[in-house]
Amino acid sequence: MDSVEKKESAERKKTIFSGVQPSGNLTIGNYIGAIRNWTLLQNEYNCIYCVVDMHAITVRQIPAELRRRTYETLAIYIAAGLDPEKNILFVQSHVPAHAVLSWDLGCFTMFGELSRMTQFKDKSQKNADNINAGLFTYPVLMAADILLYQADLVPVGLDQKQHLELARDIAVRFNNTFGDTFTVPDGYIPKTGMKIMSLADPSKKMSKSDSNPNASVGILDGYDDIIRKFRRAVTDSDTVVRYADGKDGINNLMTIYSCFTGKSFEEIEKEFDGKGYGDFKSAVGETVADSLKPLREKFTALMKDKAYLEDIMRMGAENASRIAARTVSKVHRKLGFAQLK
Ligand code: ATP
Ligand code: LTN
Repeated sequence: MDSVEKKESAERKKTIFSGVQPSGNLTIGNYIGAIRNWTLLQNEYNCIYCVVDMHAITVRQIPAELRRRTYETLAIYIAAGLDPEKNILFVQSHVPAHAVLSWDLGCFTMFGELSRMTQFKDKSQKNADNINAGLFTYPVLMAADILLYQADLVPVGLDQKQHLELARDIAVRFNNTFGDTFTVPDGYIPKTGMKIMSLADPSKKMSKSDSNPNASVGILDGYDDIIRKFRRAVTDSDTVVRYADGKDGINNLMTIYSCFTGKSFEEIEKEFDGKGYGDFKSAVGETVADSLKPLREKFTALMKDKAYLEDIMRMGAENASRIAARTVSKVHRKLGFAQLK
């Protein structure tokens, strides 16, 4: 690098990459752990956000539903406040370079590493009749997503930390073998809200693929539904609203309330001093339902305009493909693949 290049690269905005699978109804866990933070980062970084449909097929999907959810997930990104003019928003399967780099990186990932992934172990248990190779190599495709765009930062929830560390290890391994090729990415995991728990069983992560409808609150759930689910949320037999060990249910509700209001746990404890769990649960429900209302309305309007969503997908795929092609070409040159000009 000459000095001009060095200056340019120092001034270059850092790149962010992240994605959500269109594998179910997105929950407030996805919102608090990931999407909400993406919107906060869009002015300071070059941001690339993907609907990772190829990851979603590691679990059996109904094709018509997968297609609908792909549009819906993109519409949620925009409705949550991601500006398609400022960010690259696209669908993973529209950029075949993801599959190409995934193959290359798979040859730099060890069987033992993939065997240790807790998400693989969890999902193998839940889908015992379909423990396919895609489920096993899922983290390699995720590493390809991130490394293709030379991402500096990856905003995700806590459950993705292990996958992110693997992506870093793969990048370092490749760089050590072939010289500087990939940016080694850092995670961006929020301090509050990194792991929102199930409302039905607060020892479990809230997950969009949970079969119990009362376990999770969907970003798009109706107003009354949200309030009802919070009222039914499992808590302990204490009556005081305070954040403490052993009060997983209340701790979770306080975390959700804090994320939607910006209030600290201390402020929340003061606000509900002398009041019971019932009042607190109603307040959390109303706050979440009110906060998500504008998002829901914008989402409904966007879903009526498929052509607009397809324009965004097309533009996103073109921009993403251009960046991805540069990385693939560099990797293939380093690997020794014969390249035609
Ligand atoms: P699935 O149930 O289909 O595995 P999921 O709800 O875990 O899905 P993903 O698509 O795997 O959702 O995750 C999208 C993003 O949301 C990731 O960054 C993930 O870390 C984050 N996320 C998911 N669930 C939570 C949660 N309960 N709390 C905080 N962040 C979460
Ligand atoms: N594995 C993630 C989704 C995902 C992702 C990514 C997140 C796929 N590719 C790249 C960040 C960066 C999940 O299951 N939540």
